[in-house]
Amino acid sequence: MAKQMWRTYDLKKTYDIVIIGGGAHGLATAYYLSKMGVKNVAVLEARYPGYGGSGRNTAILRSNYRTEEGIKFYDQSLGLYENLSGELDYNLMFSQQGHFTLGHTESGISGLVTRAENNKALGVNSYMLTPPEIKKKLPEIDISSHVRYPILGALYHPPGGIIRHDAVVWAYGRGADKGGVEIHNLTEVQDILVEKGKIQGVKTNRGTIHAKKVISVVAGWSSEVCRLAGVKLPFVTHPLQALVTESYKPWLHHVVVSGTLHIYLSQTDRGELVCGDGIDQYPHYGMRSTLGFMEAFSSHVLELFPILHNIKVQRQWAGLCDMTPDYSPIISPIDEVEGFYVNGGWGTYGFKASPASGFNTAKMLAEDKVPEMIKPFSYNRFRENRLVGEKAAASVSS
Ligand code: PYC
Repeated sequence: MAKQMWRTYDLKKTYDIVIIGGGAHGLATAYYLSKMGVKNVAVLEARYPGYGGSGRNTAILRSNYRTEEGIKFYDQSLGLYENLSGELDYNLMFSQQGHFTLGHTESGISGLVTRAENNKALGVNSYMLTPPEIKKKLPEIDISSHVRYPILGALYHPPGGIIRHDAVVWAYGRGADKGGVEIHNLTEVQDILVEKGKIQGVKTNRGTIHAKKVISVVAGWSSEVCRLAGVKLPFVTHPLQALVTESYKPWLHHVVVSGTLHIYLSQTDRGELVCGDGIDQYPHYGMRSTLGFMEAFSSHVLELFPILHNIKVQRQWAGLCDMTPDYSPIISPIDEVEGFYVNGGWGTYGFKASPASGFNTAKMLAEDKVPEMIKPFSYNRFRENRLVGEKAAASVSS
């Protein structure tokens, strides 16, 4: 019989730390907490690990952000990813194949040049390429001038790439389990118990748990979960759809993103193309795939790669994105409720953040102090007007 990745437990009455959400961020937090020697931690997952955004993304990793805060944070994440297969003893199939962000307008190019310069100043490898240089690395791309949005240049980011997303979830889960964390599947948080401004615990479908600290790490469901603690988040939730094609012989050896056309694609080791478009234009919680997405994606991708005119789609899916006003996350204690923390607002770029998110969140919980790296991502920044504007680097979020 196959060995289970993590054990099953009866729910205890009390934990020191309860993590709501068994996605890559929640399990990474649990894993790093166990590595820091913190005991008596439970992860509560309403469905199964990876049911949410961690299992519904397109597995793109990069750190070519725009702001100093974003670049440093995502670069730490990419660095942790680079060593993760060895650390967790699991083949995560990380392929650093290089990442293109195409520019099709003068303002688009100006944004990419700013990112290239900011990246360079902070030691992140990204630089601009001309259309002929792009064509050399992507021979099938159309760089002609007669299309709707001719390609004027690209930001190229050699360390960017793709990874096996479910493997990241499983490996962090197994690592956390080995470190003594209890992972509880099918355990839905129905209420968050707060008394006199202090966290008391959570009520679940399997009983009530007392806890000194509770953190919500549920991405698209953050607004709903945090509302249970009386906390209102500045998030708007949109679905993001994606698709995977049949397998083809390997021809695309880089990740390609176009912010103007709102698309991104890469090819897996099995030969499938994993592709996506922008978020659904209106907020909702539906996770259904639509024909509208398929039509928009198809017309846009064919402008870049006409050779795909006969390609067959195998499967579509959607995930939920909790968008903040400045396109940066919140990883923060909530002053109004002592012992309650939020990790969310990952928009369309959360999966790549999992290691740095988990590591810094664990440090914040373990040391009762917000690490310098994530201080800019506080809940209070929206009141204090200290936004970390990452819209220009969010690629496909609007
Ligand atoms: O931010 O790299 C990104 C991304 C890729 C797909 C969706 N977001």
